[in-house]
Amino acid sequence: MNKSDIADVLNEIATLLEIKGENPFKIRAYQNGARKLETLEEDLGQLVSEGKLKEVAGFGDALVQKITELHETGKLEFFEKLKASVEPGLVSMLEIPGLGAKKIKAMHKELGVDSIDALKAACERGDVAGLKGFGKKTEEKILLGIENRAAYGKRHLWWDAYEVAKPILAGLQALPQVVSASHAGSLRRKRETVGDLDFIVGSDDPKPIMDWFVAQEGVKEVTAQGETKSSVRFESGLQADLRVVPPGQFTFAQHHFTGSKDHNVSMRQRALARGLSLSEWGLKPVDDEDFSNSKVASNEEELFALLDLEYIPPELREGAGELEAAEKRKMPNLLEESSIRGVFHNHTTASDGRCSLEEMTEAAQSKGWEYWGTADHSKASFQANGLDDERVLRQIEAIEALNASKQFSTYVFAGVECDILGDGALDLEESTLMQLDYVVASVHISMTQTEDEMTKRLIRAIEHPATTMLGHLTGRILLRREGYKVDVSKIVDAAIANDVIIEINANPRRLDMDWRFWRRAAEKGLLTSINPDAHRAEHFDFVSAGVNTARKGWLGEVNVFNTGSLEEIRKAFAKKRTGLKRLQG
Ligand code: DGT
Ligand code: CA
Ligand code: CA
Ligand code: ZN
Repeated sequence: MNKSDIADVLNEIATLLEIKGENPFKIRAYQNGARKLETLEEDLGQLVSEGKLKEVAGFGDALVQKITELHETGKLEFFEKLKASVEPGLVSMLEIPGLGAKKIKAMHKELGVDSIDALKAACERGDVAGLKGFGKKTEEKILLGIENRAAYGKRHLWWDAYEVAKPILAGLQALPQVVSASHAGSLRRKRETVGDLDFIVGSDDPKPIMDWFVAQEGVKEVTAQGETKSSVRFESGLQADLRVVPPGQFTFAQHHFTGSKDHNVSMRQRALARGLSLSEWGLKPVDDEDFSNSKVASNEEELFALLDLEYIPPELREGAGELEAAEKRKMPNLLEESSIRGVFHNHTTASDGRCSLEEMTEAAQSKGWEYWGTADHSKASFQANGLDDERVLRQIEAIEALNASKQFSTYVFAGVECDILGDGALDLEESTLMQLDYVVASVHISMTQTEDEMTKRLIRAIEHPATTMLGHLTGRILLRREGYKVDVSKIVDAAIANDVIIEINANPRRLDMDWRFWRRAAEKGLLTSINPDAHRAEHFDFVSAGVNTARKGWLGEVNVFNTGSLEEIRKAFAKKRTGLKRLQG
């Protein structure tokens, strides 16, 4: 386990001890330990192996033993036993917004409440309101929290969250009291899903800003309203946090609350190594008492420069080596959506799409794209009205006719999304596939195979001479279905060896292959194509979600096939289809 995982465990221990009503000093020791660990400058592994944890970090014996055990084994017997000793009903109550260990303990002790169901009954009887320090308002809030627990607990697709966030950000920026405003957190880092929305504002006059924020249209509940921090909840269960800081602190707060936590930990360590302390308040000499003499940063470029770093775009702030790259001035030149010149893997009314070939072409043209490509399903996907060989050949003729008509300036490539059968064979005749400009090979059936079977199956499909691209690598549906297990590294190697592209499926529910694999894969030489998998013309907009994934995967224009010109694409396709007259014209 790394520092930040261990710190999480220590915090959890503190919470469990608090529920059990243990000694406050002991609880505080775990909380302090967690904080200290997060800001520890030295390499944890080295301190552990040299037995210097106590001496350098000042941890007590008990903490040293626990941190060592967690670091070395990833587990902690003490923690497991502690978890087992607390009634699970009490722990589950932590999920209810506004309920911390203290309140849970009090209700357990005074009312015998030991589960969410019992808590609900106690609230309905009015027992909770009668407890010291609770009151009617708290009781109502708890009841509401129980009701909406399922929706509140869940994460949200970035795509949906961003739709909610856009007008909030615009609204904040339009307020006269606002000097600067930014979104933050996972929303700004463009993670595929977000827990909540975070906003940071710089202003000397927070009150009217808070008032506007909690009174916005669509707000279902105000979960917190303070002088400088408020939280609201929308109908979907999505929560939004707003923090207002003095304008001089804005950049530091913006950076801090953009995160990630792991990124912040390495930034603080880098500051410490320069005798500086970095926080959401500013950047000051370690020995200064407060941040009143903080260094000045009027934007994040300047903040990074204060630590001798090149600017790190929010997408790359995941604690995955971005500081090393920024120190060496080797930040990648990330892909921009404007570099995309066309898209592949799209469905029409021929299979399960909603728009005709012409409608899709017209939409691609109005996007300003030079080309787009069809990829309707093949016959094994019968529920999606997949095409057999005969229908594929007829569709090719229709596309050739459309291109020849010059009705549109956007060129149409003929492709198919060909099912990969259980054994890795493709669903259509090789002679048919070779007449298409390109083939996206995807799995939609027999998804319960073992990792080994699935890996072999995908590699066989990759080795098929007609395969141009591999579709949605794992078949995952975010927040709904895990993907099937595959050995990604073996598949990446096979794709490179066979000149096969692995798509970034840009449907916001898929974003597959995941950004976490792309940096390494691209270094090895893998190409991607950002494929909207559009089932109607509006889905062409998904491209921007795919661009987010590419950027999070450190990809630039050179790594992305569909940044190529029409001529370059034709040549690349023809290389896989040598001998076809049609493509040489
Ligand atoms: P989410 O909301 O779960 O999708 O993820 P984030 O990254 O938006 O997390 P959130 O909303 O809890 O906090 C926003 C940022 O604030 C986070 O990325 C880093 C910073 N932050 C919050 N709590 C802590 C903390 O305990 N330690 C550190 N180092 N940073 C924190
Ligand atoms: Ca967040
Ligand atoms: Ca938050
Ligand atoms: Zn598919």
